[in-house]
Amino acid sequence: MSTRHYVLLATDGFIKLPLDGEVCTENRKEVYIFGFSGGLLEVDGVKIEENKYLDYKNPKNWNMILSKKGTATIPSPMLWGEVGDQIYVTLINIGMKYRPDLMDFHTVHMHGAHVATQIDGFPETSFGVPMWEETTPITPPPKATYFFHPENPGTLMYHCHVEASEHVQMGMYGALVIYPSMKSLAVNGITKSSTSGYWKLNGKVQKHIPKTATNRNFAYNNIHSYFDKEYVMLLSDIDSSWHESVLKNIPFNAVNFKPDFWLVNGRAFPDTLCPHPLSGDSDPNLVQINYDSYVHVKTNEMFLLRMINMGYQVVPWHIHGWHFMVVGKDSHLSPFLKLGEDRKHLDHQLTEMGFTATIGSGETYDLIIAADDKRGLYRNYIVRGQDGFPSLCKQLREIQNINPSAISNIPEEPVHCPNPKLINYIEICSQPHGDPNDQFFPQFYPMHNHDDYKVTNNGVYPGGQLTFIQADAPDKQM
Ligand SMILES: [Cu+2]
Repeated sequence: MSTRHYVLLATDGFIKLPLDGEVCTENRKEVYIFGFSGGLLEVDGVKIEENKYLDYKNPKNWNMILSKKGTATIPSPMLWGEVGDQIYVTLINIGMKYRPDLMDFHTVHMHGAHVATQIDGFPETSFGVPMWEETTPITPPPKATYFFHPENPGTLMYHCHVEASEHVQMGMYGALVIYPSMKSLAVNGITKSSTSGYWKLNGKVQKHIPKTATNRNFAYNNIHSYFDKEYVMLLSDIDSSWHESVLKNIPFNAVNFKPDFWLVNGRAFPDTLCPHPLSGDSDPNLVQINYDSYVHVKTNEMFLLRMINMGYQVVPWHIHGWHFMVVGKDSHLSPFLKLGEDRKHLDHQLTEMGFTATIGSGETYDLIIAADDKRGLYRNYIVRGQDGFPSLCKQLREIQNINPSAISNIPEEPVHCPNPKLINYIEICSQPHGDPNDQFFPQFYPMHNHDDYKVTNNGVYPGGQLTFIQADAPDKQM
């Protein structure tokens, strides 16, 4: 159990959304946003080095805090903790750099959290946090500290609830992730041997779970919620004309909402393939999970997608190549995964599976995918040919001779701009066939909003809510 103290600074900023499907494109539209900057200040009283400036009790930090005006991002910093933690979130309203006349209050609403109405962030039933009006500060900032004591693991979100139609559209939201604790796992029969390092369910060793796993490799207090890697997929939508109206102080009627950009973790394809600007911090308290949206796994790994919809439209999220298992929704374990009286029995016939999850605004889904090994299924046809049909690779080489542009070049993760490494499908086909571990890798699968007109940027395909899953060869073992 830890005490985690986050400090969020409400302000404004700009994002630059791509206008075409070229990786690293410079053809972009600037969109004015609101949001929170800041992040994790301290854990159990120990300050996070890069965030020490957020210690608002020290007057020496006040100028630095105010200098963050105009640095809002979409999404806002991720908040996370474990069951049983004490999570404190201090909100300081530092005001707008590009609309200094805007004196709006802001709040933090932890969406899905069991909290008292006084700290729920809905200002109509509680309060808002006024702006720190000083430019050369001599008095401490007005602030409010929200508190959340999570009792259950799951995927949640937070957002400002002041004038929510506008402030949410403008971008004041982020992910809130709660992991099980060792204690909450143990209450449900899941323990880790301190001598052998093996994970156990009711005393029975679970060899498929590596010894290196921690409580933060479970989505819920349930053995079937184990994952090797996890990704937050925070979905939202942008009507850039609304944002422009706010910037220019022109009234906008919210019922005219008509989005032209659809985002995953604040970015539209192809930016969804690039490392997220908020990722890459060194402190383990910051890097447990981040906003990267290019899913990169190894064959046979289990990966968790924490789907969050902060947009105003329903998203049919479709995943190519594999089927997902719904392990939870809105921070509740799927009833199909609840174990029987003996806490061993699971009826797989009843497991909720799918290839498209329909996610409404304000909903979260936790989806686990096993990156199954498909080599056995496809080796003959793709590499060797079958039943009189030439191999697919041979067919592709013929197509390439006729029209090389028909064969795609796929940006491989990590994607470095301005010179991303591209891999061509023919290259994948022509890899040496001697080592069965290396055939067909990497594999690339898209996942996207299946309202396919939302896989666009300002009407241009491809864009929007689209990203890739890259699956590499399995670890060489056995
Ligand atoms: Cu607000």
